[in-house]
Amino acid sequence: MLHSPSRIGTSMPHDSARKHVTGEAVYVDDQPEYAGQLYACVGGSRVAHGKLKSMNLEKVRQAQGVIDVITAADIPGQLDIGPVFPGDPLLVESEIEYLGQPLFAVLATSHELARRAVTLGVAEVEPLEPVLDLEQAIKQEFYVRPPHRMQRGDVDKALAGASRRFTGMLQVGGQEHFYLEGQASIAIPGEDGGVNILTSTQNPTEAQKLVAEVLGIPMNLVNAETRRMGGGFGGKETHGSPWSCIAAVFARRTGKVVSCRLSRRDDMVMTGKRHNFLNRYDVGFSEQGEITAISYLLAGQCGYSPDLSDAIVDRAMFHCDNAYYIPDVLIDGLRCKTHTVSNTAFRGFGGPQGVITMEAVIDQIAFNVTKDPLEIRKLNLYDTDKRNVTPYHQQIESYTVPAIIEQLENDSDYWRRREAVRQFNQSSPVLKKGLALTPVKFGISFTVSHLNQAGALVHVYTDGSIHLNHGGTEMGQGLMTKVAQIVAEEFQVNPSRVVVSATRTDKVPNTAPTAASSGTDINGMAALNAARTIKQRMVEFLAQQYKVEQKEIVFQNDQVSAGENMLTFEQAAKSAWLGRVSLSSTGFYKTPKIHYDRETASGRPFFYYANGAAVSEVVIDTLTGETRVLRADILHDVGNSINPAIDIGQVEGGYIQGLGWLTSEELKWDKEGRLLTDSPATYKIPAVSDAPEIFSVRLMENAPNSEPTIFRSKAVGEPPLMLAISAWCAIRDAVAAAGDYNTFPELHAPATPEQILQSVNGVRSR
Ligand code: MTE
Ligand code: QUE
Ligand code: MOS
Repeated sequence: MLHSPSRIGTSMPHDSARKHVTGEAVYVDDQPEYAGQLYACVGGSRVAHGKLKSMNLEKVRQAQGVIDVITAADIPGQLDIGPVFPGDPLLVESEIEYLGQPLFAVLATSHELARRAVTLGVAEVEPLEPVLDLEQAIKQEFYVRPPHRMQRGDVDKALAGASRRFTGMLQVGGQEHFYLEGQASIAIPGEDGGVNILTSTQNPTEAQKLVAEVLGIPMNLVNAETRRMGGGFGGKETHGSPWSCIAAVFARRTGKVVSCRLSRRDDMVMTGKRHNFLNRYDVGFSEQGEITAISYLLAGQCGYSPDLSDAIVDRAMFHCDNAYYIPDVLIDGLRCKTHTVSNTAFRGFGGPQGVITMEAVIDQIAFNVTKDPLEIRKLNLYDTDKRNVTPYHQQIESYTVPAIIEQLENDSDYWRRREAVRQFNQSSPVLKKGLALTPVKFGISFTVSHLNQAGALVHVYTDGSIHLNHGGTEMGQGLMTKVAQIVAEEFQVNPSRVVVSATRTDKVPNTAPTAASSGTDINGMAALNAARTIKQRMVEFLAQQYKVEQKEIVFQNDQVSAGENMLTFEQAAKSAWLGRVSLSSTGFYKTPKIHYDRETASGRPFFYYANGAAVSEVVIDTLTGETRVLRADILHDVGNSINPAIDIGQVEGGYIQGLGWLTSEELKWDKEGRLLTDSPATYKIPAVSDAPEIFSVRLMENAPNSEPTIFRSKAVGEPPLMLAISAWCAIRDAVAAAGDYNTFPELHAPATPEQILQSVNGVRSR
């Protein structure tokens, strides 16, 4: 008998790869225009904080092409669209809380005319003093949500008894998502006051729910549909929905199809970014460099409203141990409020801001005890035996960091290169090299337990073709391809039989956002369950039909054998249909084992951990502050990879996006709270030329997930972003070389040329 080639572990190309490059892939704004379609644009505040007294929108109404203008008073249903806690009015009613906040919206016959009309709005505002700066918010205890604490042991006692101790502070910058496709929604009015929404969102259910609430209609009259995004990166979890709501309100008022697509500048000004943090630490350790205690104060800048910040600062707190055991530990997390745009999810969801702080601590310990940082890292790793309890009391199980480091240390030739870097630096007064290896341990699961559920809908048609829907959305990460592979594997058919279609709330309801890297884990499992139900029905039917045992029905190679009888998959499907067997099924999955009590800050918030490590070698120019990554070696653990090509793409992309966050992407606001870096001219994301000259990415082999995840794979979306922290640590190592390794350099993130020059001056002036 022929053996079916496995569909799992195969580097199938992304299902849209060709369409992405030919331009055939349809994004929201590529939809053919409807007859009479209209275009919306939002008018933003010109001050950061104030009382909105009145607005004069006469000139706006009279501008060319304008059809309609709305303010908060025109919203038929609910005005507040805060995703978890209230605080996000769709349009400002009374208090303005950031510069750029939407005050009114215009509908016109073209995008261009709508954008022009918006500039004519005049608002009378009674100015109020804004809080624009994180330090000021910390000082004033100005929060969007109350502080939260995690602890284990007695940190004060342990710190007091530590043989060595230091305190320090790290500023961690924010990050603009800079998805290539900006926020975009189209609202198509339908019968009975209903509306169909086509939108670029990671969270169609949220779009559906908010449109229903804003219009004051039930959710069953709203369908939200997402075929794909041109990148999301967390920026379309909650911040994709306001534009759907605006479009829906206008569609309701005019009966016309309405498009709301943000210009790049509006997108950068009006949607949230990664949280910048100001983190303090008080660290106790032994003469050998073994950590005994750490007290952390992590302060995230949330902007004006809570949005997802409670969960984001929690995730920073969950990750400020990174891969290291801290015997006595206390972590305080602050959710600081400022009169700036509300910060939101961004790849890693607060985790990176925690991890980098721990890695900064490790580097400082290593300097203090004059050892190589890699030795200190290895000395402080968790193990799965005794040093295995996190600050939130979860036992470490699925933890492969020690094995990864051992292999990477060898493969990357770490120690020989460490020596080569030192020698280079001795004879190079201007250019200085640095080297660092940093690990990542990233908890997989939404820490908000109810989000860890997924649904799917599978149909088998009588010609043997398969239609697949699930709650996850495609943002370039290859989710649809992987889930199609999973369904094909269950039926043992060629994946080309499986058609991937848009995510729709009328097909699969009540979905979680595609986030927390859990897309394949949960939707893949739900789709598998749906396929399994259909397959079992086919097995039962065929066993009866051919009078054989159920175990004699075998799906293999696009065929189904029933004892001696051989059917093509399409024959099997057709005969099941003739036998009146349902060939359509839903599937459901909820992540097992997880529980977390936020009151006591303890439990098992994560089903398992994703692990990896990277070695980065950099060179800095001490006269200009420029940097270059010369070489990056990555070893990442994705368990049994479902699609190695896609997974490697995620690791590469994550590392480069992290490199941008830590070296070139810098957000700046002026004294009035105006975003200055509001275009690609002033905000520098990495280019092809910023990729390391030598870039070696490997997946760990023979490392099935110890937990029963989908085909024993591990989530891959977010964790690799944190591998770029190795480059940031390597930059500090290079700066240290500029001061002959006599001073521990002060370095914050991002390590822009300006920041590096300052750091170099710091070590040279001592
Ligand atoms: N990869 C691409 N190409 N585009 C994206 O927008 N988003 C990242 C990651 N990788 C993203 C991406 C983020 S923030 C998450 S949470 C995951 O993909 C979501 O997808 P997954 O759960 O299917 O991995
Ligand atoms: C990681 C995440 C998310 C998270 C928690 C994580 C995330 C997200 C939410 C969230 C929380 C509460 C809600 C909601 C979403 O939590 O992306 O709608 O009510 O959206 O640990 O990535
Ligand atoms: Mo990703 S930040 O969880 O969308």
